[in-house]
Amino acid sequence: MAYNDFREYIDSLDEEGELVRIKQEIDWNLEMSAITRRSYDLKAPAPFFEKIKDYDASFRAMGAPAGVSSRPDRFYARLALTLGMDPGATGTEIIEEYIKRRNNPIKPVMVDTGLCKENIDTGDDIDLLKFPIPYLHEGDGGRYIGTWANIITKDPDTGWVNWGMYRVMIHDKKTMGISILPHKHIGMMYYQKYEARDKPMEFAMTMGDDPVLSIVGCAFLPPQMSEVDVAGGLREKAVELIKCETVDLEVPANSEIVVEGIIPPKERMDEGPFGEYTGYVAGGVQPRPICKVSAVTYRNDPILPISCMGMPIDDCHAVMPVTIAAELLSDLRKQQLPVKDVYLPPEGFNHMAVVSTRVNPFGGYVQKLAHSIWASKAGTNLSYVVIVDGDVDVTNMEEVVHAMVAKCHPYKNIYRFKDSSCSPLMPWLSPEDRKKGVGGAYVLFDCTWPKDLPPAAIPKKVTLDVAWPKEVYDKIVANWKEYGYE
Ligand SMILES: Cc1cc2nc3c(=O)[nH]c(=O)nc-3n(C[C@H](O)[C@H](O)[C@H](O)COP(=O)(O)O)c2cc1C
Ligand SMILES: [Mn+2]
Repeated sequence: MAYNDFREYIDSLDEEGELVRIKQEIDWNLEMSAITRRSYDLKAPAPFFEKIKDYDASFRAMGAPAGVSSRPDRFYARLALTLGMDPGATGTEIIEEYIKRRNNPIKPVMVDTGLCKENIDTGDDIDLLKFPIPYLHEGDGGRYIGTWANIITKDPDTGWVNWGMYRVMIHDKKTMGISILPHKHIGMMYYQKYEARDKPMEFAMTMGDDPVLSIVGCAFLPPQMSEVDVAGGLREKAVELIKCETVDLEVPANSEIVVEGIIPPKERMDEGPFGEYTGYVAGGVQPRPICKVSAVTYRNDPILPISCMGMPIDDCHAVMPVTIAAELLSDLRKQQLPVKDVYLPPEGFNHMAVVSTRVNPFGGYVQKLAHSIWASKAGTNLSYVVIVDGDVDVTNMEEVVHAMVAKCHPYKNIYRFKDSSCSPLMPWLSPEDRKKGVGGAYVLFDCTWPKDLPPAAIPKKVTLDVAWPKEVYDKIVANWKEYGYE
């Protein structure tokens, strides 16, 4: 089952009790974002804003499009519904389904008409503030239009088209600021190719689509792989694309809002500060690239999706750990490494992974596995890698913390690697390193029994299933209620 547009997804959230329709007038200035943020804090349904101050009721917005649910039996309901799965699907089930579908990509189809062309503004008609763009956090450098938006750009040499989610701020009614990090695909295209050749880079930004498109926009897919083909695979149906008005790019035909234009070389304006996904404001204000808008197309009664980033768990922490884990697991399996499971705890905001291994097949294997993780595109941000034996449930932090303390020698089994490139948003960076985009580091916690430890020397685990005879274990489990327990 695939959604034809954002509205079908919103209806399905409504049916599943994952949406609250807010009819009172809500201020775009800090109030819409505060409601969205409280919905993350309480793991409450997504807020749908039907009337926004200073705007006609036909301009709507929706917060927390991928937030998690307070019901433990359906924590990932929104992500599961995005993939047309049962809302009770677990993280592990979603990861396996993602891998299966992602490895069967489907090419998009071109169409001539689409709902995103119901309104077309060019020239003097362009006014980005026509949309109820939120001012999200007190102290932000401006109103942010792109918080759950895909930016589409093309590699000038290979024609590869990349879709990525990057934050976008309003400078004025025709100009936006964008945070382009050099190691992201958009950054490789812009800094290494377009800007190096003194050429403008065309872009299209889309907001409010089949939610699968937002998932691939923030997934860590390898370079030269088409996010829109993967989206086709994930929704098990080709994505319908339509030509842009003023740039040589294609966008989803039924997008709520599309912004087109160019990112000129060597022009910068101050962007930020911004309440970031690390849970802190660390990146500050910097001169960053700008987007000059040449057309805006949108549906009648458009709906703007909003993510209000900050302390986990918001949309970014609900989606990215799952897709990164899936990409990483798929990559490690292709290398035929005997990896069992991969999990990124959402609280680690995409920078910590726990990886379990079925076996420890050769000396130095754990270090080799860690380097394979960091060499993978999906492992770029994984500063903290915890490798555990296969008897540890990677999704259970009680078991993971126990394995770290019981099996990882604090001097011999922690390996540190310094001086890598780094996201300038990491809160622990020094101001100097943040400015240069360096100072990154990786750490491996080896929580496996050493390869050369004779089996007889491996301490015995004191759990019911291991340290008691099976007959006794089976007997007490079978009689549990008879003893008087619930
Ligand atoms: C809500 C949200 C906002 C994001 N903003 C940025 C950003 O401003 N800059 C950035 O480099 N990555 C940002 N990311 C992470 C990228 O989307 C992610 O790294 C993705 O893999 C980038 O696509 P690429 O691999 O095609 O470059 C954001 C992710 C989310 C979910
Ligand atoms: Mn990409």
